[in-house]
Amino acid sequence: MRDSVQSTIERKALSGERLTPDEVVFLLTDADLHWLGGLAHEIRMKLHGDRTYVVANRHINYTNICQNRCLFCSFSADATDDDAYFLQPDEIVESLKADGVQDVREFHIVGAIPPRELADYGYYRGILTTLREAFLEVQLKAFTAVEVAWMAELSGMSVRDTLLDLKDAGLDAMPGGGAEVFADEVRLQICPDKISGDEWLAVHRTAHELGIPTNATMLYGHVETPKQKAEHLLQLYDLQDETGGFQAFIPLAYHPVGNRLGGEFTTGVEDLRHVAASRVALHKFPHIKAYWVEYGLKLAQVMLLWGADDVDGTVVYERIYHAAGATAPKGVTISELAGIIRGAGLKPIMRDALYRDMREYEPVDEDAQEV
Ligand code: V47
Repeated sequence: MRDSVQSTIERKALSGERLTPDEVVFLLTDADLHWLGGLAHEIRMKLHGDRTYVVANRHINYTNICQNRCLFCSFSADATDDDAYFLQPDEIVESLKADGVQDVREFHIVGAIPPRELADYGYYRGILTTLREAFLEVQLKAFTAVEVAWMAELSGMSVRDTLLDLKDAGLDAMPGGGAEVFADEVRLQICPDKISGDEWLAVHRTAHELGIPTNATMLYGHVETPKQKAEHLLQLYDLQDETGGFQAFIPLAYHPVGNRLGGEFTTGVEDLRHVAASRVALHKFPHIKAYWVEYGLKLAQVMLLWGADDVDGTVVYERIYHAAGATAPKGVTISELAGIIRGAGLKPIMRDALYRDMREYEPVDEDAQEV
């Protein structure tokens, strides 16, 4: 019985056919881990061979002041909290210049949902125009669907017009945060004030229609069921089938420290299973990221042989996972990331936010490469 389920999944995933919800639940629960990892690796090799992607980037979290206050989030704050902060575009540029951005290809810009008295639509647009002007050559991967939906409310424009205007201001791509798990019952428990799953998908559909590539995520390891995760993955699969606009999927392991939801950390085996299951279920997504900040460098390295083909980037100052108990460093150098890729027997390829202009990592001058 198990063998026939496995061979059906193999045939479908390798020939580009959609899996059923039951088949995805099987991947997430009962599937033999070695078989699952082997199939995920086969799909990854078919798509990329030993090419494994890495980006010199910087994470910019412009504020932690948030009126949504999702129960799983350890990063957000009320405006009156001691640790609340809010950065003006010029301050962001100053701190980037102070830290150095030589050879950086991508800014990953994500914040929170501050009250409208603190930030109007012009503030968000100003982040893009100010960064674009100061760093002409760095691509701007900015704002989750949740932030874009909020900006549409602030500006009084439709989501489409908001995205068109943001694109005009310099937006190159969008990150995949805010997806959590799409099921209403889950959102009610962990993020009752956030936009719905359908709204998240609608923002990404519109972005794809406008030629803005985006990423997608799924936050696992809290109150969700395997069936709800399977449905989440298949909703993403269907949107990708329709638009082809997703670049990467990033499974996000829930971290339980410092928030109101509490709970447990996921285990390494669960994490491997989620990465491999997403590679198999989302075979139409070009890339699966092993985001080393959540898993640590060693587990992220193993994941490169379990379906993942991208370790994300140098990051440099990560706040969201470190507020929630992550023990990985806050940032690493490209040469360290290239080292873990080579250590897995794979080839490090430097990319930009749009997976263009790629070249193999060559440490010509170690000092100059420390990005
Ligand atoms: O949207 C928040 C998640 C996301 C916790 O698109 C938590 O390239 C675990 O989306 N435990 C932000 N997760 C991170 C993110 C991301 C990261 C790297 C690359 C890309 C990309 C996107 O982190 C949030 C939320 O889903 N998150 N709190 C927590 N306690």
